[in-house]
Amino acid sequence: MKASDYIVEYLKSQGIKYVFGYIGGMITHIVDSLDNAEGIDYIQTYHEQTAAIAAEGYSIETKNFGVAISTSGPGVTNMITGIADAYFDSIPTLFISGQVNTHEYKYDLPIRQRGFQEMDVVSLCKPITKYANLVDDVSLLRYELEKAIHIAKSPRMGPVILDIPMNIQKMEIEPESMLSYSKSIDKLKEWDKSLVVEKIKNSKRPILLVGGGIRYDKKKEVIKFLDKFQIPVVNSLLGKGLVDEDYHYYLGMIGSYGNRCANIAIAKSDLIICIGSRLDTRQTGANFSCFEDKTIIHVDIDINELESHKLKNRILVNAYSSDFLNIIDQEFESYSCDNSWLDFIVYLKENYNQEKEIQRFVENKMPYLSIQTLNHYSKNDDVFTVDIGQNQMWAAQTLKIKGNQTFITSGGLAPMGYSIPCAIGHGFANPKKRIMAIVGDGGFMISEQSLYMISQYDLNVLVILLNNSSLGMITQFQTLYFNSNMAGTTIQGGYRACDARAVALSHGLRYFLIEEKDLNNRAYLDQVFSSRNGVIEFRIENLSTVSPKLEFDQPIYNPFPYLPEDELKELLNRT
Ligand SMILES: Cc1ncc(C[n+]2csc(CCOP(=O)(O)OP(=O)(O)O)c2C)c(N)n1
Ligand SMILES: [Mg+2]
Repeated sequence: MKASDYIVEYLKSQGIKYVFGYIGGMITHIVDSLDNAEGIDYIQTYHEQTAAIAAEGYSIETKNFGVAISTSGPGVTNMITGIADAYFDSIPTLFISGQVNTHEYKYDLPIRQRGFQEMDVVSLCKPITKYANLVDDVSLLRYELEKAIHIAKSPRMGPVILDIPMNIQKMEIEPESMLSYSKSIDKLKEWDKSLVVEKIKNSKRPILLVGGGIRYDKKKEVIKFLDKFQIPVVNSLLGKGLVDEDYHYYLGMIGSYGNRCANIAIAKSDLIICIGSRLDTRQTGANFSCFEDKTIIHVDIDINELESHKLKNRILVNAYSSDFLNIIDQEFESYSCDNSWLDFIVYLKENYNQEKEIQRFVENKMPYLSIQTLNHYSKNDDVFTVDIGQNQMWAAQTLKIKGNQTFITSGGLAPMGYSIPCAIGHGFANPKKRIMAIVGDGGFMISEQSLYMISQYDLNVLVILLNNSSLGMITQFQTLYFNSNMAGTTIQGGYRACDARAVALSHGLRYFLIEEKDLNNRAYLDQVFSSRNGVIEFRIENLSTVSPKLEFDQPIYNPFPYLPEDELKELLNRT
């Protein structure tokens, strides 16, 4: 059997139906094998970055893993952004790069390059993958493929890359007689169950913090836990949508751009049960005093992450979130925390929710009104893929994720141009679901070429362009710290947003404009949102801001715009 045919058969046996990529000389054997195979398709994207991020979207929806391939040299350097993204956000993905023939590869020679488009892929990708290897011995192909996929899918999940020279891809092999990989199971570290139970029993003001780590684990255990324990819950950016937002004591997102009520609640709690979240600075703020005065039960599958954290007041629980929650469930017949705590939570939620925030503090409301329009028009199974910038924070603060909906965005790397490629991968994985890809004008231009795929495959993707004609996230920064000198971010500073209508039409997509005056035109909006796909541009005039936003040195309960001193004091003294 030809080695490239074997690779394709193996991917198929693992449930992979689509492989995203961009063709080039060194990957042609694998592309050809994909094209010849039944039940698995090669999807030619228009940029390797699109392929890599589409593989992430595919992985998240299928809860399996995603695959993207590229040629050597520039093909693989273009995939790097997606690979790094999958690494920081723990998305199981397999990347395959074609490499020059082994007899052309420089190996250890003290020269820069030997073969045309040769690239030391392993060195390049080592810091951003769980496993990176050059497969230059065909007898190890089966072993390497099995090993790479096992590593990608085992905790803590992430990307792997195999760099396969062209001459290896075309060799004849007998897979049955080749070396196979025997899986080793990593041991989890023991944790102190009785201490955890005691802390929960003694807590008066507990709160659950949910992070992206539970994305591939079982969400139903969280629902069961909240049903029984009835404690307040908040999420990190990547945890959004992983708890039911209709839950009575759900407060929203915490962190630098977190909802005010969620940030105050976590500051006032005496116990944080944190599952699948790294508690990084974007969540705690640079001033993390509010996280030091309480106990944190920190549940994570990655022991290194647990042991490397700066906060010392944590009980480390190296476990799957579902296992942890099941164990805690068994330990308690019933549970109830202080009523005064729950009353406080309800008060906070009623008075400091995002709607109140917008009414009270936001001058240019159009961005938030746009997201509220999406809330109105979203259906139970919709998926939101969200880009980077102010658009990401407006969405994370204001979207109400309900029913079976999902919210997907990038947390660690945060590359502009993420949401449309991610929506494309998701669209292939599940053609039944409608996807709204939220993006700013900057991210739209960065990922523009991927728009073609939406019309080419008639994907169920609505691109929601929040066009403030600026790189808004940075303008807010420039207003604060650079005397409003908008270098590179507005038309005066040399940044010019494109004509979205012309771009949409040139990619074969329908285009709809929504201005502030259209927001009450239900007939028009009904028509816009009944479209299967297209670009919907919300035109946002004037300077746009995100509110609330934590300033650098402030504790998490005191985001900007500041509450009057008396009001904040009274609020913090309530429990
Ligand atoms: C690839 C990449 N380059 C630069 C940045 C830095 N950055 C973060 S947000 C942002 C502005 C985003 O502008 P836009 O897409 O229009 O969204 P807005 O903030 O206006 O909603 C920039 C430049 C980034 N995150 N990713
Ligand atoms: Mg913008």
